[in-house]
Formats: sequence, structure tokens, C-alpha cells
Amino acid sequence: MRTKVILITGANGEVGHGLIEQLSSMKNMPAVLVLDIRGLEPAMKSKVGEVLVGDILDTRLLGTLISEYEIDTIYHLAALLSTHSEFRPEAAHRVNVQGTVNLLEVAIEQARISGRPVKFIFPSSVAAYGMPDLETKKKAPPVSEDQFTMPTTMYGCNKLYCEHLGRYYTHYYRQLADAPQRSGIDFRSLRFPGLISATTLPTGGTSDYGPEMLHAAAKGAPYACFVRPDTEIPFMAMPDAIRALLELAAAPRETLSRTVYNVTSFSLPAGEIADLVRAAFPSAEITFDPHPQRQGIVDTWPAQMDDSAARRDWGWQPHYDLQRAFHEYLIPTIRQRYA
Ligand code: AKB
Repeated sequence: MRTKVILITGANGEVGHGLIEQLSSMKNMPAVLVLDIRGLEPAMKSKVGEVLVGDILDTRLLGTLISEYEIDTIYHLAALLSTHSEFRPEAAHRVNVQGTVNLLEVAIEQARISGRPVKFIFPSSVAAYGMPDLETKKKAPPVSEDQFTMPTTMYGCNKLYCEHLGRYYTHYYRQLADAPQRSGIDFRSLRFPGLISATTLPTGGTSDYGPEMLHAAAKGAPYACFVRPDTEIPFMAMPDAIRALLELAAAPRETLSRTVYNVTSFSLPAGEIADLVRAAFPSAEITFDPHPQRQGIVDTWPAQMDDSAARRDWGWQPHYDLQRAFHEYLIPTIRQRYA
């Protein structure tokens, strides 16, 4: 018999570690199957059922999953983030788009065999937005899911396209076939703001100047922030991001009016992040040395996102506002990490 599992791709990233920690503490959940091109950190291995070291572009490997596992839910986290994707846009397309199509095909085959829908949970990003200019960004009220979706990065284009792919596979798959059949995919996506983790290191995202500043201060290292002090985007503490993924996955399908939801917690300028970091680490050496191109990317991301649809449909509510995020989670946990 096939083992019933929850599949997590890209599990060795920041969100993956948080998700594994949370899932491993929950009762009556299927075993966690991890697929990551780098495997999984040793400390995490005891918290999952099995670790597959492999590439989401390896369709032969993906084909074997179906014969060995009954996949109940897929958390598809594997991606090249915005900065890396700008240096290797064609590789980003392959990983971020073709990789996602490959996993959608696994989900279709899985649903066909089991006769039950497969939940496909997909983290999208504030990078899916593209504000036309700084004036519009400053004047705009919190941006809803369907406004200003004109991304200027390959990563943002990839995320936005995969949002639409998921909506197509869920509602319109092979609609002209002789006997139209539902794909069996229950695609659900969260458009995340910049995520800040205290327990894992940032991995080069364009929104990572927040966590990079914090970790550098805690290590006693100088940090030159690559955006201006007035640069404002939305952020969220990692525990809220993990809980949002799990709550969306658990929401009854009939309560969901859309396949993609904004979730957010707090927005603040980079200069105010520096003030909070200096208050916690008085010897912090933080300077601002804007990188024109990276600054240009962050300037296209909205200052605030409107997450009212998530609050209305499935009761989303952040637990970590700005104060709690910094004073109860980030600063004490990061301080302890480098003590
Ligand atoms: C990145 O900065 O690339 C990511 C994102 C905004 O999705 N953290």
C-alpha cells in the first residue's frame, strides 16, 4: 500500500523549516515527505517521514512519487527568489514555472488515482505587484489582490503566472476535452509580504534587508542596507506565515471565494527597522547604501497590502504585530541564537 504523505518541496528553505517544525508537532497528520535539491539539514531529519534529495525538474523522479506515496497535500515551496532570479532569469523560469507545472501534474495523477482532490498550497509574493511609480506607491491605500499586478522581476512574473496556473488547473483544466474532467487540484495560494525569521538565515531575497539587518547586528557585524531609509514594504513574522499556510490548507473549500489571498501583518520604513535594531543592539553599525537596481525593485512593491479577503473568508488574523514581532519573537530569539 502507498504511504499517505504531505509533500513539501523546497523544504530546506526558511518557510520549509518553519512548516516542518509546526507539522511535526501536530497530531493525526500524515507523514511529511520532503523533496529538496539540497536534502534537509540533519537537525530537521528526525521531524519528517522521509527526505528525497532531488530536483523538481526531474520528471522521472516525480513519476516515482505517485507509485510509492499517496499525496494528500503539496506545499510547493521550491523557488529561486527575486535576487537570484534576476541574475538567472531563464533558470528561474525553469524552476519557478516548469517546476510548478511538474508538481501540478503530480497532483493531477495523484487525484486521478485516489479519486480525491489534492490540496496544492502555493506561496506567492508581494513581488507579484508592480506599482507604476513612487508617487502612486505613496498615495495608494492598501493594495488588494487584483490591483497593480504588473511585476518587474522574473520572480514576480513567475509567481503571478503560477497563481493564474493554479486557478486554471482548479477551475478550467482541459475545458474543451470531449469529456471535460476536473483536474482534482484544490489550489490555494498566499501572497506573502517580506518574511522575517529569527531561526533561519535570509537567503538573498530583495525583501531580506530587514532580517539581514537584525542578524548582522546580533552577530556584531556592520550592515550596509541596500535600500533608502524611507523604503516601506509590508512584512510578517515567520510564525504567522506558517500558521497562515496551515489555516488556508485547513479551510473548508466552500468558504473560499478565491484561489489567491493576500496576507500581511505590519509595514514600516527601513529606517524604522534600523531604529528598532539599534535600540536592541546599541553597538549595531547600520548604514544605508542604496543599490539602485535593488532599490528600483523594492520601489515597485506596495507599502501595504489589503488582506481583508483572507480575514473575511477564512478568519485570517496576524498574531505578531510590529511590536510583538520584534520584542517577543525576533529580538529575543536572534539574541539567544548568537549569545
Ligand atoms: C524575496 O525578497 O525575493 C522574497 C519575496 C519578497 O517573496 N522574500
